Amino acid sequence: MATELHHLSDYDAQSVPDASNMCFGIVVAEWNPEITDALLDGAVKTLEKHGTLPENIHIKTVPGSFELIYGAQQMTKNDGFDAVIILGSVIRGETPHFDYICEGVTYGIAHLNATQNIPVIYGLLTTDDLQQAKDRSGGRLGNKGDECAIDAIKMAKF
Ligand code: DLZ
Repeated sequence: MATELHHLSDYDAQSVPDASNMCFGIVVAEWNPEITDALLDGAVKTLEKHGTLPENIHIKTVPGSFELIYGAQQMTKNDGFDAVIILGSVIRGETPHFDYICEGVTYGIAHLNATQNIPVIYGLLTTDDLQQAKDRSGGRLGNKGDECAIDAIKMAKF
């Protein structure tokens, strides 16, 4: 059997630290809202499931995924946060725009991780079509938002 996919159940099976004393920032993009709302819902529910108090989850929206870099950079300045999560969905169109945005966000978030003092978790779905994005935001392949929440908790304890 191919092992191409890993699901949230794999993550849950691993030990996840208690997150009741942790505080997180989440930046979420407004493009493809059906997808990003579902990612956000998964991330928040998973943080709370592991003990994070609702008042310690700080959510801000940005217009599109490209603005996730700036949003995350602003959030990394907040000393009270243990980690920041970015959530976005870029869907391939007919122009190279997709590649520029995906590469820009990826390098931007990598740069923040290399230069700032708190981890920034990368929750950008980069898919060929809407169905692939649905599959990964609460559909048949789980929810990337859930995975990002667990990664944020683990990295907060690093
Ligand atoms: C312009 C654009 C396009 C074509 N596609 C997406 C997308 O699929 N997902 C997304 O989050 N944002 C998209 N954007 C908007 C850009 O991320 C950005 O908001 C604008 O280029 C303004 O900087």
